[in-house]
Amino acid sequence: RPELPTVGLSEVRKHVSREKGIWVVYKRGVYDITEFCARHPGGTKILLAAGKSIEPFWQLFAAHHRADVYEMLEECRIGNLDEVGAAELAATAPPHSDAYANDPDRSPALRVNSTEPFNAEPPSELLMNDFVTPNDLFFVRNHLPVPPPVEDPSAWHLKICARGPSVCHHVSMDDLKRTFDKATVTATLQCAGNRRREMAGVKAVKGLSWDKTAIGTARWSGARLADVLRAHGVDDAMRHVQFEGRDADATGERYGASIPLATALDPRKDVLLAYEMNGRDIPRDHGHPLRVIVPGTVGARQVKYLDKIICANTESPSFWQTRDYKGFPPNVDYSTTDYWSRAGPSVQELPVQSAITEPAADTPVDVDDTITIRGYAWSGGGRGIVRVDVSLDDGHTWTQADLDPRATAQEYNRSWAWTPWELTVDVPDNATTLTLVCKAVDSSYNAQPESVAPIWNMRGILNNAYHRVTVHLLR
Ligand code: MTE
Ligand code: MO
Repeated sequence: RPELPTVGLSEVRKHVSREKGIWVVYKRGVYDITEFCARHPGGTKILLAAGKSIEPFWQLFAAHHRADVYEMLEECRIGNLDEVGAAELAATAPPHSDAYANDPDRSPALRVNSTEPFNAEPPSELLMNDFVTPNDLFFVRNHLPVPPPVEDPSAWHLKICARGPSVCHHVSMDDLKRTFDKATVTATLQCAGNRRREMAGVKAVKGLSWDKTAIGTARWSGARLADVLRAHGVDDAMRHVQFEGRDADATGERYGASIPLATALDPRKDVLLAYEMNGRDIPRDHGHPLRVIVPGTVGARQVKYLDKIICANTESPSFWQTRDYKGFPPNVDYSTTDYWSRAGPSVQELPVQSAITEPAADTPVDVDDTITIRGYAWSGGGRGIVRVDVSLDDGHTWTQADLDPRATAQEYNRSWAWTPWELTVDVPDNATTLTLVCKAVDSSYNAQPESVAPIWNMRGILNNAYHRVTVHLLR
């Protein structure tokens, strides 16, 4: 920002109080954050960085590496740090934690929710451009650093313990590809936290602030899990299949989850050990070289970077199965003393969902006489979408959207892919604002709840309320 004055570090260091102003440095920018301090979600912790570089603090509190945070900061910019100051900061910077140094490059089109771990979703306007989401636009949900790539696939193998944890076999990628038929399934994957941002509007929730695009559809190819388990003498009497990923935190805990064995063994549930996504090797962010695909089930169970499969009588002992991804009732929050005992069963199949992706919220829309509204609808468990109702007047009157024939052609109870929908309708004369609403009905005639408040839960998951978008018309 050459129009701004050049400032030295000694000047920055003088600004550490409300009276003199609170300044910080980020990269080559100097910022006056005096006003912002009162609004800082982390409270007075921000004062730790007064008169200093905020970079080392943001390394500790990685939630700051988000586009909206950078934007807010840029609004406070008052100057540019001089060369001497920049050199001094570089020389005294603490060593960078390199847990995330091997993460892959990502498309700049993604809207980033957090960088370490990396979590991002595509812009609303791009999501429904294709029935199948391009790999580099597919939302990314990582809890941990992306493990290093498998350089030599011939040395890599999957561990399969089909009769319990004590007897395990090794299966190489070649075995998976040659011994087992290759199946391809077009399935939608949705994060339990999709649309969490709207839920946070009711009352604070814990979790990443996902908008409505933590969902995507791909053609997944791989071996059927049922075939691989049968070939290894699976014990039908067992109740669960546990999956372990290669990604781990600093204490060595790996990402893990489980599904019912009955789901895994049912050939009509199409559970895959997938090595391809849309005809390409699975990209690093999406589970390279192998992940589980459980169509109709919440994203959290579809373990990426798959390393080990264990059939057992208990669910996965991982944090994400036993504690996280639970649907709490609306009267329970973190102040409820025994809240863990109030957690429901693990989330598996997801409820009926729909959302409007175009027009995006808060963008003025140029209309003549008609407006085109687009979005997606989807339900868990293979339930197809039989109808999408759209309203232009906040739910007083409804019109049925046109459903994508590729979606409605899917088999009953095996409709794994979403239903793109579209509606072009006349805009009421003189209208300047429209409150658009959509709601879907699935093949079990399940409908979505009308509002978010009654389904609020402290983890902010499973938001499938009617989706509303207010648009301002330019005419
Ligand atoms: N598998 C591993 N190993 N590590 C993870 O962090 N995240 C899960 C699931 N599988 C996760 C994982 C969650 S919560 C979701 S929503 C999906 O992966 C996201 O898959 P995607 O990143 O390919 O969109
Ligand atoms: Mo998720």
